[in-house]
Formats: sequence, C-alpha cells, structure tokens
Amino acid sequence: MRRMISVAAAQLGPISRDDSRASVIARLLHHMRSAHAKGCELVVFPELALTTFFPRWIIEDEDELDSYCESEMPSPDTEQLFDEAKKLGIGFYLGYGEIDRAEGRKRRFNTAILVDGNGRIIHKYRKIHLPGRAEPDPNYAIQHLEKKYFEVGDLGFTAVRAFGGVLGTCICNDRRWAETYRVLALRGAEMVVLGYNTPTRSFWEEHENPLSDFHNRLSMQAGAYQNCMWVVGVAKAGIEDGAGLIGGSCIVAPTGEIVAQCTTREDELITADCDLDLAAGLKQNLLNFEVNRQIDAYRPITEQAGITPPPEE
Ligand code: ING
Repeated sequence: MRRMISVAAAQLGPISRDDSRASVIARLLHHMRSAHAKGCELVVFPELALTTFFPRWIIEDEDELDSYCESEMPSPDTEQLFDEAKKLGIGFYLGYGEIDRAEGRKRRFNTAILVDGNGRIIHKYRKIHLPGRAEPDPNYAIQHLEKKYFEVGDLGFTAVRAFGGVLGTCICNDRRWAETYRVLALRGAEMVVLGYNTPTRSFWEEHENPLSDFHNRLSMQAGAYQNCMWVVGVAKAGIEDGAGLIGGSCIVAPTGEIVAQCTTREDELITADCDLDLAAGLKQNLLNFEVNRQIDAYRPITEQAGITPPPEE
C-alpha cells in the first residue's frame, strides 16, 4: 500500500501594506476550500502569509511593527482558518510574524506552524537563516530588514509525524542552505514544506536578477534529490506597493523533478498526489545515509561558520 499525501501549494499574489487581515484571510479560506475540493489533506501557504512583506520597509514605530505580527495563534483573525480546517478535515502550513512574550521579554520571530485536520497546531518552526541587514541602508528605497525585526529561530529544525508520513518545515532563505534539508532528512523528514517571499531585485542589486527563478528551483530541486524527500515551496508573489516578488511555487519530487509549478504571480493553487516511498530505492542504495555518509569528514560544517582557506604561499 503506497503512502500518499495529497498536498496543495497555495501561492498568494501581492498583499499591499494597507490590505486588511480580513481580506487576506478570505483569500486563504478560498484556497483552503479549493484544496479540499481537489481532495488535498494539506495546504501550504507562504511565509508571512497574513501581511505584505514588511521587512522591506523601515518601520521605526514599535506598535506599527507589532501590527504586522500575531501575539497569539490562533488569533481572532486566524481563528477562521483553524475552524475551516477542522470543518473540512484539512491541515495547513501558515507563515506569520510571531510576537513571543515568554519569560517576561518580548521577541519577534519569522514563524511557521503546521495545523492538522482537527485544527490543532502540531508543529512550530522559527526561521533560522535570516537574510538581509540589521540596520537600514538610507541609499536604498527597498530594504531587507529581517535581521532587524526578527530574532534567529530557537526551535531548531525538527520533524513531525503527520498526514501519514514525517514532515519537516522551514522558511524562505532556509531553502538555500543544504544544511536545512540534511538536518530535516536526518530527523526522518520525507516531505519539507516551506513558504517564501523572494524579491525580484534585492537591495544590493542594480537590476532584477535574471537567475532568481532558476536559483529558486535549483535550491529546492537539489534539496529534494540529495535528501530523497518531497519539497513544497510556496511564494507570496507579484508587485507589493512597487516591490516585486518572484512566483514559481512548486512541488518537487524526491527525484528532483518538478511535478507541479505555478505559472502566474497571483493567487494560484497547484496540487500533487505525493508518494512518500517514491525514492525508496535511492534512499536504500545510492543515497543511503547510514551506509554512505562519512561524518568524520564533515566536521567543518558544524565547527565553523565562515571559510578557512589554505594559508598563502
Ligand atoms: N527572502 C529571500 C530568499 O532567500 C533574498 C532573501 C533577498 C534572496 C533578496 C534574494 C534576493 O528567498 C527571504 N525572505 O528569505
């Protein structure tokens, strides 16, 4: 009996700074209902799916910055998502800005949760690889201030048994780092689901990067193949208040092949029936971790962050 997960990638088009949470929740609910109608048991939404990609803006006012985040989950706005998930029996991945007040201090994280078909939070992840800068550069109209607004995630990369398999999660920039997929694979993940907001042109680039879409696919296809896992990557896409975000949401098989991909930069739903044992042969032979990995050779990966080249002659 093949272990299948029917999954939907629910890409969102642009969300403007002044779009209400209610208008966004309505779009997410529409996606959730469409995914259910197509027989999916899991729908994956983007990173920071409730708001515009606010780390592109300089926001000095604490209350304004908090207005882009959620102090509780479910929150009054997102309660509807949990209720609909329970009513339809469909799970979801949701990325959002989190305000955490544990231990009497206030911290913000770029967070994602997995919710099961009973509307229960079964997994939480806080983004570890925070791109961009900790301080704005006045020379640029568009910033990338995730290091200023969020703390590095403190929950690690963990996997959870759900939807008949083992799932891992990550967020956006995490998908560009091989370590993300490898740690999740070593923890048993057979599918990694993630959301992203990727600028078409970043603050350090003069022009739009023509390789953005290629690098997006390459990162996820390589991660999928090298770790024998499904990867579902879901964009918030389009032009948000003049700033472009790539689309390219896709579902990647453990073979590295893209089995479904969005073709617009709008709200768009793609689905796939994912066989979790598709790569069993690869996993037991060519890419058998237990038999083939030589961990004594990998020490630099965890012992140093930067590069140590050989000494000059
Ligand atoms: N976004 C980007 C990503 O890794 C980035 C970071 C910015 C990439 C600019 C390229 C250009 O896809 C997030 N949110 O991590």
